Amino acid sequence: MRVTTAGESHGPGLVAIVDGVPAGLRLTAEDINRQLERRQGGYGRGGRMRIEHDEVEIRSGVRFAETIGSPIALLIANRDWDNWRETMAVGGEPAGEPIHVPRPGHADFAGALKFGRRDLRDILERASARETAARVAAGAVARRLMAELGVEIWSRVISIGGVPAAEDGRPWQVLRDAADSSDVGCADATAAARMKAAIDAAREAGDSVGGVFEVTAEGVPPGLGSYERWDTRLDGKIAQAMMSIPAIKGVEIGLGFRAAAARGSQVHDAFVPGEGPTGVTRPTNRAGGIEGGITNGQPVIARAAMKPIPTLTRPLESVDLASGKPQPAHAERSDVCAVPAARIVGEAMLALVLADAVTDKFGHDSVGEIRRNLAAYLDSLRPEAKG
Ligand code: EPS
Repeated sequence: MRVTTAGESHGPGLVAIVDGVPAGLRLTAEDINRQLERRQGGYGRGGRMRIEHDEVEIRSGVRFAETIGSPIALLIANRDWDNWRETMAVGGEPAGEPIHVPRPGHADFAGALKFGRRDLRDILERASARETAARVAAGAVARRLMAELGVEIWSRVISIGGVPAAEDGRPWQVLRDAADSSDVGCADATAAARMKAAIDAAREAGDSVGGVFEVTAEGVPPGLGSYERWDTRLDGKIAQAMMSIPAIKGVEIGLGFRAAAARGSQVHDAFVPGEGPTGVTRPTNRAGGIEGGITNGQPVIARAAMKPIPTLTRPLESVDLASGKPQPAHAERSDVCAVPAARIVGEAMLALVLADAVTDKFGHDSVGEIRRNLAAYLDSLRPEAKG
């Protein structure tokens, strides 16, 4: 399954083309809109989110609420477009003030060097995290396929602005529901209140904050991914997918960096005889569901660290690239914290990676074929089937 997106933050809209989606998948615009709405929520977003109310238009690949095996084209209009028609016009003469002062931490400077553009708007329009709306739309398609196979993907915020959520042993469904009803996406209500205070304090100081979110896929079949070639390892693919979300600077699978300081006996997950198709279970899941680049039948767990947003209302020092003179960085309307939104993008990216791996192993053509192949594979794992 492959996804291409197109569109600028203040252009007429965003487009996603999802190809490799099997036929026979139930899919409606509501399935996608539900995820788009989740991404738009979150404490710490700026004024833009009061303008946008993202809704998808499915332009191809679906007939009578079922996929037919052809590429699926998704369109999300930018409601803010009316305010940008002249600045972002496809034809005519340049309008609006060009931007020449790059924001430290943003793509502005490196992008201008790479593409040879003088007006930094040419860079920031596509580098903007607005693009993640298209990914969430595409991810909602992958998520529908995973749900058909019994895989559920959920997430929670682990920290914001240095405020951590408490360790929490409650069942995952309880954590999921608590995170989904929190406006910072955090299952720990006490920590969530402190996170909001950290966001408020940053806003008042003209500053921004980052944080960490965790995404989990429950019910993942074993055998996805491979160690056969370096680029087939599933943990590597998940790391790339998470790292590609704007502002992500670190990714962990399972214990991640915490594993480096512990002994092997405290890190690896023992085997014990148990129920289920393989006849063994694991009392712990520190590996995050992946060993040797392959899913092992445990939940897949990834964490991502997001840096604070680079647009600051009290900006850092910068240089006007046209005049060479020092000048505070360009400041404009922005979010103070986008970690609660980023967790929803993380869910979409994990869904896309898993759907790609599932179709790789169990077939691309129809959901029925994938279901039959998956059932036969799981059946073949039983100890008595191997004899
Ligand atoms: C973003 C800046 C803000 C965010 C935007 C990402 O937009 P604007 O500059 O228009 O105020 O609101 O995020 C979205 C529009 C979105 O849908 O997530 C940026 O510079 O990355």
